[in-house]
Amino acid sequence: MRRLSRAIHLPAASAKLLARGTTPTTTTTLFARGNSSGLPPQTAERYAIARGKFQVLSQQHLDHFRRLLPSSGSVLTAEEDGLDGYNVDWLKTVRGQSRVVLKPSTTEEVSAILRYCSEHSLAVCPQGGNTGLVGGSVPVFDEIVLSMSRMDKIISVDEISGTLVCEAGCILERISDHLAEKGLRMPLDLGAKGSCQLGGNISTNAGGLRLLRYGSLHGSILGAEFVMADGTVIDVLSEMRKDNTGYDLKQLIVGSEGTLGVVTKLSFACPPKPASEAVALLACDSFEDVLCLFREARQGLAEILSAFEFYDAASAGVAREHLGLSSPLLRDDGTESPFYVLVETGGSNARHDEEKVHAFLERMLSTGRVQNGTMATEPSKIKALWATRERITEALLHDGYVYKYDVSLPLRDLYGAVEATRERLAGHPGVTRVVGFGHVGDGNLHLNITSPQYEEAIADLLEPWLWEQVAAARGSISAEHGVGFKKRDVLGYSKSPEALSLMRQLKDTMDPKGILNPYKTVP
Ligand code: FAD
Ligand code: 2HG
Ligand code: ZN
Repeated sequence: MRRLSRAIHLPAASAKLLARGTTPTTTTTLFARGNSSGLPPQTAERYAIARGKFQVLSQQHLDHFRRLLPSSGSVLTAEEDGLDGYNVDWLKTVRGQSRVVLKPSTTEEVSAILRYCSEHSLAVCPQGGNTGLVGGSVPVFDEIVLSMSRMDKIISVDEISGTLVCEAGCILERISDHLAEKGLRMPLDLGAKGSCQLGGNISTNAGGLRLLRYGSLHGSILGAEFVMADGTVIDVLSEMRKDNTGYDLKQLIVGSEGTLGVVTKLSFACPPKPASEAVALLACDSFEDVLCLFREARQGLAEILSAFEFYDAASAGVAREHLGLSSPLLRDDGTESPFYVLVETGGSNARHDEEKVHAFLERMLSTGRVQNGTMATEPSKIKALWATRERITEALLHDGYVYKYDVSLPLRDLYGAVEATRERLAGHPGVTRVVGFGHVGDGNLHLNITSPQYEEAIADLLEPWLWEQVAAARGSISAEHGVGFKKRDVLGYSKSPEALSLMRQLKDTMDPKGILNPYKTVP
C-alpha cells in the first residue's frame, strides 16, 4: 500500500483549512451591461457571412414598439442607452449591431412583438441572462434583442407535489433560494446561476453540476408556454408529471436556443432539498485514479451521490493566479496536484450519509487512489470547496481570448483529448495555457485554450482537428452549451444529414420566415 502524504481532513479540520484562502462561489452579475471596454470585433466582420433578407429597423417600427410597450425602460436604443451589454456575449468573443432592445413584461406583449416582426420581416434575437458560451444570445447583424429580464414572476410553488411554475426571465439563483425556503431544490445548478434565467437554461438545455443526480432538463420540465415566430401562443404549461396526449411539444423548445419560439413560462418538477449534504475535495495523481474514484463513488455512495466533477492542475492554476483562489490541497512542496475531484452527496440522514462518505474515503485512501483530501458539511464550507471548480470559466477570461470546447467523449478518452491538444499546440508561442475540467459523471469535458488575443493560427490548429477526434470517438461536439452561432457549421460531426434535414424542416414549420435567432443552431 502506498503511503499518503497527508490524511483526509474531516469536517472540523476542513473548516480550518478553508478559512485560509478560498472565497465563496460566484453569485454576482457576471457581465456589466453597457461596458464598452475591450469589445471584440463585430461578428459580421470576423466571420464572412451574409445578412439575411430582413428589413432594417425604421423610425416607424420603433414608434410602433413604443406604443406596444409603454412602460418606461421597455424600449432601449443604441443612440440613447448604449447597447454593448446586449450586443456582446459574456466571453466577449462575438458582437452584434442591434439598434434596439425590447423588454416585454407579459406573454401578450411577446406575442404582439413577434406578430409585428413576422409581418414586417424583422429578425429577433431572444436573450436571457446573456451567459451563453456559444454566441447564441447576441445578434449577429442588427436583429432586435428581445430581453426576457422583466418576465421574472414566480407564479406558484406546490410544496406537496414539488412543482414550480414561473416566468422564463426568473434568475436561477433566486429560484433556487426561494425553493430552498420551501424544502425543495432546483434540479439544475451552474456557475452562472447569479445571472442566467430559467428560459435561457431551458433554451440551451443546460447541464450543470447536478445532472448526474437529477438527469437533464428534458426530464425535469413539466410544461412550458412559448410564443411562435408569428405570435401564436402555445400553452402546454402542464403541472402534471404524466401527460401522453400526443406529441410532447414542450420538449421541442428544450435546447432550441431561441430558434423555434420564445419561452415565456415554465413548470418544473423539483426534488426535495437534501437534509444532509457533504462535499469532499480530493487530490489524485492521475486521470486513471479519477476514473477509478468515479466507479467506486457510484457503487459506494450510490443514491446519495449528487455530483462528481474534476479539474486539472492547470485549471486550479488559473483560478489561483487570477482570482486568488488557493487550493486547500497543495502538495508539501507548494505545487498543485495533477487532478482534483469534487464529490458531492445529498441525502436524508446525516449520520447514515456521513458514514457512507467516510467509508468511501477510507477505502480510496487505502488503495492509494487519493493523495490528499478535505471534506465539508457546513453550507459556507461547501460553497468554499466548490469555488475553484465553479469559477474556472471566469478566471480563464483574464488570460485574454478563450478557445472554448465542450465535448462529450467516452470516459476512457476524456482526458486524452486535453493531452493530445497540449501536444498539438506544443511550442506555439501564442498559447497561454490548455486546461481540462468538467463533469466526469456525464462524460463531459470542458477543454479550454487561452491566448492574449484571438489568433487565427491557433484556431486553425484546433479546428477541424478537434471535431475529427470527437467524431472518431463517436462523441458530441457540444455536450451542454449548445450550438449557437459558433458551432452551427460543424454540427455534421455529430449529426447525420438526415437528422439535420429534419431539424431544418421543423425550423421551417415553426418559423417559416426564419426571423427567430437567424444564423444560429440550424445549419
Ligand atoms: P442566454 O445566454 O441569454 O441565451 C442562451 C440561448 O438561449 C440563446 O440562444 C438565446 O437566444 C436563448 N434564449 C434565452 N432565453 C430565451 C427564452 N426565454 N426563449 C427562447 N430562447 C431563449 N452551461 C451548462 O450547460 N452547464 C454549466 O455548468 C454552465 N456553466 C456556466 C458557467 C458560467 C460562468 C457561464 C458564463 C456559463 C455557463 N454555462 C453553463 C452556459 C449556459 O448555457 C448558461 O449559462 C445558461 O443556460 C444560459 O442562460 P441565459 O439566461 O444566460 O441565456
Ligand atoms: C462549467 O461546467 C461550465 O463550469 C463552463 O459548463 C465550462 O467554461 C467552460 O468551459
Ligand atoms: Zn459544464
